[in-house]
Amino acid sequence: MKRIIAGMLLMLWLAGCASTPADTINASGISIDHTVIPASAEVGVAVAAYAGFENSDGDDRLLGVECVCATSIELHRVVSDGDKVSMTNSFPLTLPAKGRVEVRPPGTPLHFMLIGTKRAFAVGERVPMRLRFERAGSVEAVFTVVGKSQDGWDAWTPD
Ligand SMILES: [Cu+2]
Repeated sequence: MKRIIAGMLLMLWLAGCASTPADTINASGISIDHTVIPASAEVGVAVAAYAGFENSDGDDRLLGVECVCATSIELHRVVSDGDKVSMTNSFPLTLPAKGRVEVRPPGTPLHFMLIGTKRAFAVGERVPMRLRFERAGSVEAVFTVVGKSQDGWDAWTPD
């Protein structure tokens, strides 16, 4: 009986490993994937960023994102009012228990907006950011710079 349990635990552990690659950031039940930023040659501009959140634990909220690469980062919700389109800062991002939330290209209704970028982003570069969760705490996630957001999202693989 003991051996069967040990075997089952090993299988669970292996399964856990297989679904948790090195680059999928895992913090108290939240794994972060599809972390992409489109390339930008300019500095001092606004650049979008994207990520997916898999919450295998209880309700949580993403309170904010910080990066030395930008003056500030907002969660933008795109709101259209007639022919006027505006973006409002919409932190916190609700992450329901046992749920998946995607902030994904093309960026509507949601995208992360890096405001006042302090560096250029070249394809293939890796950009660390700090994500603050209400329950899971503060977590570093590495974003990958891609040519086009949508293509980068579709082709994203953990490494
Ligand atoms: Cu925006």
